[in-house]
Amino acid sequence: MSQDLNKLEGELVAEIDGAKDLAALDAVRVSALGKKGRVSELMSKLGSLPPEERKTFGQTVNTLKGKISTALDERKATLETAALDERLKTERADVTLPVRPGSVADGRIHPVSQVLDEVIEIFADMGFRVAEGPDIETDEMNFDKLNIPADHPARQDHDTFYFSPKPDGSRLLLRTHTSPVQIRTMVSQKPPLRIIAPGRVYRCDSDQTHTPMFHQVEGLVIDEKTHMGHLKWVLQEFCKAFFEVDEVKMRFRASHFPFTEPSMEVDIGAEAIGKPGQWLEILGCGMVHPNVLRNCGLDPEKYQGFAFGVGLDRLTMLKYGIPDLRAFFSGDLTWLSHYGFSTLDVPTLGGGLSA
Ligand code: 2U9
Repeated sequence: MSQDLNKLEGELVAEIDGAKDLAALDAVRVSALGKKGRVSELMSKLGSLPPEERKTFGQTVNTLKGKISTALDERKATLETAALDERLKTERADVTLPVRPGSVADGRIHPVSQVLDEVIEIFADMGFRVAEGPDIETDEMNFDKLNIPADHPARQDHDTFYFSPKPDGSRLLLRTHTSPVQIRTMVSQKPPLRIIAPGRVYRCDSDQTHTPMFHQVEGLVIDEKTHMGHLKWVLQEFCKAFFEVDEVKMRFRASHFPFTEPSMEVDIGAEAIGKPGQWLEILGCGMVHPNVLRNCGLDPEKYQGFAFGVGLDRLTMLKYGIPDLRAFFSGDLTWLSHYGFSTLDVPTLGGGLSA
């Protein structure tokens, strides 16, 4: 009996080693270990053996089964490696081929994302770094440190999205502007500072010209000798670069914000977007309020600086002639294929922002 088993093992191993491909190998596996295979059939003889031989016979057949399985696995690995080597020898990917038309080429960058990239490019060229912070903020970062008093209308429940109060009575909120990013930067880093803070902001407001979430870019410069002349120059350079014109008319109107003093709203001559004779309000700005500097541990006798804030969605509508704000958030692919930008159209100052 054991001679028969040795012979069978020799035959099967030879068949396994001789299998030329995975299909042939699988045929050997079925003929050996399949339900009616030669090894499996040995087991069915077990019942006809005298009881004292059964145990040894069973163990011997199991050992044979194990050896055949191992031989099959090893041959399989060898054949797979050989098949892969063969493919690697013959198949080539031509990475210089143009992108095939289809879903990848059809993808579009949202106009607000494109404008954000343009704005970052312009300010980066003037030495501004991008700073980021959390969308969920504390009352302290979003309001207190910015010199916004407890009775200010913006703090009332109907303008701010508040979370449920914690057991200690404090409440988290969705930031109403990106200003807490500048606060966090002033608290953690030493001047000179030159940053822009782009991001999503949230206000409990919804009509034709307001959405509950919108996008802002704010800027902050803190140094020892920064003055309004610098502020005006930075904004002028920004407007010229952004609207891609050589000259832009600008009008600074006195305004009031708790976090800046003096504060101004800025209009540009609408000829920049092809509508001569009109003024367009585009941003707010001012010199950082001494209380805000003090709240962040800076001495207002030593340091001063300016800040500005601009709504990205409105800026996008003005530059690209998009009439309806709500379409920005509708996820409409037909709209996006019309107003969206090619993924390859990366804005650069050298290559033209919207070339
Ligand atoms: C710090 C100090 C001062 C940021 C500023 C404005 C003026 C402003 C609006 C533009 C359109 C908001 O999106 S909008 O509705 N923003 O008018 N923002 S000054 O002033 C700061 C910010 C941070 C520490």
